[in-house]
Amino acid sequence: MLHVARLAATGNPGREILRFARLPGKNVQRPRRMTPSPVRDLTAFKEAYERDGYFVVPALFSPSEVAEIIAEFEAIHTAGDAERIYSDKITDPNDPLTHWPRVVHPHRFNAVARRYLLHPEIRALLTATLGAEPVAAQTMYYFKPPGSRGQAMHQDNLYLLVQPGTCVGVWTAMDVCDEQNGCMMVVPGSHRGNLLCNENAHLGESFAPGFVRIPKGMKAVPVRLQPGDSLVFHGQLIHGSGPNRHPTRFRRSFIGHYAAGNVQQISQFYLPLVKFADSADYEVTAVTDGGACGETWQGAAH
Ligand SMILES: O=C(O)CCC(=O)C(=O)O
Repeated sequence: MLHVARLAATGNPGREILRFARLPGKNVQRPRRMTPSPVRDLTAFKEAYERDGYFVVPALFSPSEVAEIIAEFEAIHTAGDAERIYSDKITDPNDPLTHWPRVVHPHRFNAVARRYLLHPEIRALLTATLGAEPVAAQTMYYFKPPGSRGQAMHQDNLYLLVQPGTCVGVWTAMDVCDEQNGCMMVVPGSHRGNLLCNENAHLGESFAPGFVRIPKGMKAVPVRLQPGDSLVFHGQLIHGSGPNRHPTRFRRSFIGHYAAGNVQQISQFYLPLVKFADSADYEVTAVTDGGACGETWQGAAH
């Protein structure tokens, strides 16, 4: 149960510092943390989001929250439910992703995934970052086992086509993530450019077929994370990941995508949206005008 969001004085006027004290309560619909979460400098996050297109939130999910998510998705995997909503149609028996498919939109069939999609700290972070109440559009869970391909550089809003504005990703590590197991790579500042249209990805390295080129003068940097740390990133930020080249380590992640609550249109694949306030489904208009990349393009899974 979320108790009080406490604003602490910092001696630096205008800086917003937020601490959540989340105590066990009767409302089991909320994720619970037994110890207070760290103090967060929301103003610094917003500045980084606007300047770089992303920021990292250390320990957004506590160790017990990470353990709950991991256990739930192991159960989904064991039950064979991973492809319940969406399939990448990877069938080569030698491809680790055939055996560990990602789970797309689990919040549509799994209460734990829906709860973490609507995590109260994510709501607070996004409200501060966007300056508006967010709505949720998607969940995904990647197992990314040893030897599996990554996802080539791309911009999420090419797929979600959120209007007005853009989508925001919240990507939370379940394992230590580094270059060896294919951590997220981001191109700082690339969110200030336009949406770029896809070229063909190298399918030996990427399970996803589309990729966008990194603009001249920019470069991708690794985002190394500990379990429970989150990467929050702008829908136009160029990002992706390389293969997991580690012999034994998985690179599991729980991912949510969001938009500001004034969203008018989004790609059909992300409907219905979900409200933070009451976890209710919420419809807006599906995009039909193709966006920047052609009249027939109407967004897609990504
Ligand atoms: O986890 C990855 O490797 C890529 C995920 C991604 O691109 C996203 O969540 O938008």
